[in-house]
Amino acid sequence: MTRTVIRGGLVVTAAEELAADVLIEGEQVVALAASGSSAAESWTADRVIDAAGHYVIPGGVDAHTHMELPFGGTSASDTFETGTRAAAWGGTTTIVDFAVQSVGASLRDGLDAWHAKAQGNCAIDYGFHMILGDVTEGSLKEMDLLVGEGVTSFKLFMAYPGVFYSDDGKILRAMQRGADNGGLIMMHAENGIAIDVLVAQALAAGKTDPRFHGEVRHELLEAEATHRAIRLAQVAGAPLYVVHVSAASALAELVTARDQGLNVFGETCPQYLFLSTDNLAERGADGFEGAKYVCSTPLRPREHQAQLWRGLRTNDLQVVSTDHCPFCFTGQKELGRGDFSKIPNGLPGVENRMDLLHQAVLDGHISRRRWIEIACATPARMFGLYPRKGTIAPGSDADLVVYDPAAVHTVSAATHHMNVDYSAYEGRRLTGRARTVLSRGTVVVDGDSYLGRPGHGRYQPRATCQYLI
Ligand code: DUC
Ligand code: ZN
Ligand code: ZN
Ligand code: ZN
Repeated sequence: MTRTVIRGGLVVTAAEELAADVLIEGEQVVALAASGSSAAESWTADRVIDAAGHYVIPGGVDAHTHMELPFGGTSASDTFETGTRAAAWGGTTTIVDFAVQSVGASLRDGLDAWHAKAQGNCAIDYGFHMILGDVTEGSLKEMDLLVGEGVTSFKLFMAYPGVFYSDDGKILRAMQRGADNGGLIMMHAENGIAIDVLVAQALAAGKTDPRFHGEVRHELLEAEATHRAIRLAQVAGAPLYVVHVSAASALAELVTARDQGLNVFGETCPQYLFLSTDNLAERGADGFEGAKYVCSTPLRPREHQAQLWRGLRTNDLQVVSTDHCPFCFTGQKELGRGDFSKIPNGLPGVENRMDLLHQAVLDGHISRRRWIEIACATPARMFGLYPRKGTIAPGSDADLVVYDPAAVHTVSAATHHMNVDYSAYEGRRLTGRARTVLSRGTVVVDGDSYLGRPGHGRYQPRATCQYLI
C-alpha cells in the first residue's frame, strides 16, 4: 500500500487546529502526529507532500448538486464527469446529488437512472438524495428500501405545482414515513401555488425581465412555506432539513423552531451570501444579464446577507452547499427571453464554494474552524457520511486538501472548469485556493495539473442523519 505523508501544514478540522503531519496508507488516513515530533519523524513514506505555510483540511462535502439535471425544458450543463472534475479543482471531494423520481415512475427507476449517469464518470466520491416527485403508496414503501441501501434523504417541493409539487397531505405522509425509517426530509420551502398566481399576474402586466423572478417569489412565501414545513414535521415527529434558505424571514422561522428544541436544520448557499437582487436586476448589453442569476429560492436584497451570516455563526444554519445547477447563458438561460418564468432556475458554483467561504473567514464572517464545519463536517454528519468524510482522523478516507490561504486569484469563466459559459462571481478577487487535492489517497489536483480520472469517484452509501438532537 502506498504510504504518503503530508508534512508541516496546519491541520484544520471542525474540532481543532494543530500543526501536524498526516500519514496516509492506501485510501485512508492512519495517523496524525505533531510536526517535528519523534512519531512523525519516524514515519517512512513513498511520497512526501510538503504543506509548509498551508492548511491541511478535509475535502469539501457539497451536499446539494444537480449534475445533468433535466429541468425547465433543458438539462443542467455539467455532466457528472465535468461537474465532479470542477468540484475537485475547487477542493470538494464528495458531492451528494439528487436522483429524481418522475411522476408515474418508481423511486427505483429514478435511482437507477442516476446511477447510470454517474457510474464510471465521477472524479470524486458521490452519493444520492432522492427527489420524491410523486408521493404514492408505492413510493412511500420504496423509501424504506432506499434508506436500506444508503439513500437516506428525500427532497420534497412545496414549489412548482404540476412538476414536482407535493401538497400538505403528501408532505405529511412522507414525513411520517421518514420518522419511521430514518430518512431525512429535505424541503424546498416556497409557496408554489401563490407564486404561480403572481407569475401570471406579472407576465400579464408586461413584467417579463429577469428581475421579476425575484419579485414574484416573495420572501414571505418562503417564510410561510418554511413555517408550514416545520409544523408539518413537528406533527409527524420527523426531523427537517430546509434547503437553500435565502430569506431572513424564513431563517427566523428556523430560529424559532430551534429555540423550541426541534430537529430543524437549514442550508444556505454561496449565492445568497455573496449575491443579491442587484445582480438579478443587471441589464448588460441586451437587458437580459440578470438571467445568469435566476435560481430558486431567488436572490434577495443585500440586507438579508448579514442575517444569513449570523445564522451560520449561531448554528441556526448548519450547512453551506452550492445547489450547483448550471445552465449556459447562451441557448439555455436565453430560453426565458421575454418571459422570466422560462429561464431555467439554477446557478453554477461547485468549484467556488470552498474559496468563497475561505474569503468569508478573511472577511470576519466566520472562523476558520466554522468554515470547515459548515462546508465539510456538518454536511457529512447531516447525511450520514461521517467520519469517513468531513474530517481528518485515523480511519477517515484520505480526502484532503492542501490549501494555500494566501493564493490570490480572480474568479472567471475564462479559467474555471465548470461546463458553463459564465461565472456568477466573474471578476471577484479571492484569497485562498486549493493547491493539492487528494481523493481517497489519490492526488487528483496538484497545482495547475489535473491528475484525476473519470471513474475514480465511488458511490457512497450513506447512514441516516448523524446530527439529531
Ligand atoms: N431547487 C433546487 O434545489 N435546485 C434547482 C432548482 C430548485 O428549485
Ligand atoms: Zn429547491
Ligand atoms: Zn437544488
Ligand atoms: Zn502555496
